[in-house]
Amino acid sequence: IYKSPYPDVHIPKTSVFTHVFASRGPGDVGGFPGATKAFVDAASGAYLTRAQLRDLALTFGHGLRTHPATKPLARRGDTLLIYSPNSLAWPVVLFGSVAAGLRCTTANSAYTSRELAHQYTDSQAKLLITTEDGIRTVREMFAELGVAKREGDKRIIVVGRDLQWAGGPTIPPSVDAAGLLAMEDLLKGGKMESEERFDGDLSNETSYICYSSGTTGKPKGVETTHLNAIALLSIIGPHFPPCKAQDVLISVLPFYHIYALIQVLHLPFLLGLPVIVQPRFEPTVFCANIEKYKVTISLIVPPILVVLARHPAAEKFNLSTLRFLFSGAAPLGKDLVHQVKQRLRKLGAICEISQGYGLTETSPTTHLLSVEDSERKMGSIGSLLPNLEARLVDDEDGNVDAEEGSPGELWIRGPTVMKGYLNNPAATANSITPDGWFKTGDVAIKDKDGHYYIVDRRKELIKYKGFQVPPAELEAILLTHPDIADSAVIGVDDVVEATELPRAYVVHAHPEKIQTAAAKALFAQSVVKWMETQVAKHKFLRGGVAVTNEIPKSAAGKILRRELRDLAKKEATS
Ligand code: 4UV
Repeated sequence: IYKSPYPDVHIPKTSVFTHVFASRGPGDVGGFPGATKAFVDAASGAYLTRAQLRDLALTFGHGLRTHPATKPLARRGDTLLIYSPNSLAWPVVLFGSVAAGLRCTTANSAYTSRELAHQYTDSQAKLLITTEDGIRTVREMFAELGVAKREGDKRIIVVGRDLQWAGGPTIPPSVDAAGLLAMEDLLKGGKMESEERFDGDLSNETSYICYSSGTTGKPKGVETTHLNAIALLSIIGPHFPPCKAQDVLISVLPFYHIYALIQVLHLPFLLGLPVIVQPRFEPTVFCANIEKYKVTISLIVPPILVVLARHPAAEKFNLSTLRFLFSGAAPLGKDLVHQVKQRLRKLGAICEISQGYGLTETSPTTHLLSVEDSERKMGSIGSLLPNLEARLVDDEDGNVDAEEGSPGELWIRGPTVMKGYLNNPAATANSITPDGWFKTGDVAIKDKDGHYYIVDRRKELIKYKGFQVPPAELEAILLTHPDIADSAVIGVDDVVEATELPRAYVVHAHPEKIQTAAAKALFAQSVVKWMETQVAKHKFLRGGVAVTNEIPKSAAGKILRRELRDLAKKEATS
């Protein structure tokens, strides 16, 4: 059992809301002056101060618990689903919900009605908050689930008609939103004196439910407890680079994913940093915002570094304020890091780049590469964070440990390991051992200095630009295609874009219909197009579709993904 090289830290036994917002002195909110900026909308410049955010969250929580439309659906322990791109409303909704004793489940704002239906149903959400742009998909989802429009509409809250509460514009309500409850309606009736009291065991009280496919199958609800989140914030805080009063952080990472949920919505607030909220990554807008807000820090995924290394926009704006980029969610190549550092140096920025590693199930970060080690150990995910233990396991059951310096599956134990998969004891038992070890499905090596390297992935998961793409989900969808008899989806590397691309192998239901290479290519192309009508963008089959006679399977019927990955490599080089 490997221990963290760092001494254990104290983990307060309190609720998320208290941990984030409790005053430590007069006029302060969470340890910093209440009048300082917490979240800034990049486009309009509208912002929420720390005190405004706390007060609006308590007001929203009060609205949820008392408004006649939401009262019966927002009881203690009920779940609210957030289906919205990043915005200033996000932290209000999130912290307001947990203050009111609710759980939040967070969905990708690009989800189709089918994807949303899975999460809405599986999480047993009672309420759903979305923007005007999301209403149509939500209504489609209710229709697909057989819920009458009137009943479905009762569960929808629309955010963003009037952003004046955040110093933003008033937008006239759309026709679609007419008759639906608006977030603003919940901000009119006073505020809770303080958050809902938690009397029970906070290590068992779920606050957030993000979705992850884990090592296999469809996305599952990951129960992150109040204590999981606070443990993560406590163990990572001291290891994040030292922040100065003038530091400004920008993030384009989607708030629904655990990485931003914890490290953008919670961590900067605890460190006293303002967060510039840019809802979507667009290279020119990103660089323009760095100049406009004199940004010093950004949390990113590797494909954003590709842009900083090559995109002409980087030269059009003043990026000289940047001093730290933190990457995560996917492998980070050494060469890419050097290219970005060199280019930024030419543009006048002395910028350190390091990375973290983690999973939705570990709330998320388990490893972090310190700035001091970032040059020397580039490519490593860094050292194990405090309060955590790790094993590198050489067999399925954990009876054999890998030799020192040899690869093994990374197992993690500690206070940030999720409570379990929501309503799925079988999946939980498959991923957490009775003595508390969580199996990451990633294969790692540890060097003699205690730095870990991810060298392989044993699980099915594909990552497109840091987004999860569960192969089993795409395979199930492919099987609904009338001309497909069998399918398997794997990830193929795209070195230029620093990501993996989902690629499908399909068996035609009537092979005699597509005998020529041209007919096969045409069919493959039609499958790529068809998939684009079924799933969110990040799951498109960007790695292409190949028609094959048979999917390689084990005697037990399991897809032999390694064979397909080897085949894909051969196809790429031939
Ligand atoms: O469940 P998930 O989608 O979770 C994440 C979490 C990302 C991060 C990033 C920076 C942090 O500091 C942090 O705490 C968390 O993406 O996907 C988990 C899988 O993503 C791969 C790995 O296969 C995980 O099982 N992954 C995540 N980070 C890295 C990574 C990395 N630095 N290097 C290689 N693979």
